[in-house]
Amino acid sequence: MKVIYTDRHLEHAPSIAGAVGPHPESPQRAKAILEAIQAEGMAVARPRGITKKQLLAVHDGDYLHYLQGAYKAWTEAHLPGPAVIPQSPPHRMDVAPTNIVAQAGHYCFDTETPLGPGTYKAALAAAACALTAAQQITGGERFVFALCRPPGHHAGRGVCGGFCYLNNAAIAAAELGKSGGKVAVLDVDFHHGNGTQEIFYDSPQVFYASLHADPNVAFPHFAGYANERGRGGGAGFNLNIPLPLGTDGREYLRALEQALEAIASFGPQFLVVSLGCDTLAEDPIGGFTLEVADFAAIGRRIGQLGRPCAIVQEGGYYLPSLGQCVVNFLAGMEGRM
Ligand code: Q9C
Ligand code: ZN
Repeated sequence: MKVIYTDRHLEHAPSIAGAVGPHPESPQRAKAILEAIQAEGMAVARPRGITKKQLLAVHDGDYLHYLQGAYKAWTEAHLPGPAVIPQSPPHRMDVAPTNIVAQAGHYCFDTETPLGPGTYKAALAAAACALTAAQQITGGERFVFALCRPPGHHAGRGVCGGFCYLNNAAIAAAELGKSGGKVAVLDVDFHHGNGTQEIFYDSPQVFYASLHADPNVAFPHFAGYANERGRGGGAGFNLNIPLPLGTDGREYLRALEQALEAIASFGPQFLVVSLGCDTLAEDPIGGFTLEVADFAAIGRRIGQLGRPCAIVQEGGYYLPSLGQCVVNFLAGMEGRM
């Protein structure tokens, strides 16, 4: 399996103001995954670029403009560093504000997604990884893994949050659907991918299916409930399977069957997997009890769908096992485990 990666993510090293301990979404995450992949002898290639047009397939122009200039505006207004973080409760306004303090609340839905000097560049590089993976799939590859950092599935068309700025998986899905074929996005991160859901909520071309912790007790809290099934032409093309805290590998695999059945009857030409490893028992911010070996079984079942697939890295914060979880998943997909 081919892997797309660039070390341009290193420009994004978030910290949380006033927090005890470091931000979990650290550069060491990508390092851990990369080392495990290299130890497997898998080929790693750098991404091609991403154009404004390819970003606009998924994100709003005013939001991209904000991401690009926010850190500079924040610093010039002498607001507290080391990064842009909303100061009042994040709140979406009807008309996009022009003042940087108001913008920080309008364009971000939480206080754990700091926008530092290198954040946008790193996010662009991650998006480029996902796009390149998708391009290789349309070029005839069976499976390609985009080692993206920062992650993407919480980012909506016009909003960052949940450690995410650009929705890498959605950018891959949009690219895969460019010639009109159906695309399914299967999200196996511990958290619901509210951003991906929002982006494709009205679309019958992209089916979004997600297994995740019950949002009543887990982030993002405001989305991911089973009654969210899509809207308008997209009604019926969104499937949420919320699971209780403590869910183990057996229970998880049983729920996965449900998602795979729905995807199979949708009949997509291409698949995108949002791969989060924060379902692991040891994950510091998760709450399921999966084991490292379960990732191979999950990958194997997804691979058996038999659709060409771009796998996009999302969360996963337990550094000692993160690389092994990813490698097991990829080996499972290829039927090697
Ligand atoms: N103290 C991803 O996995 N914080 N994002 C939850 C934990 C936000 C996770 C509260 C978690 C976001 C891509
Ligand atoms: Zn997550």
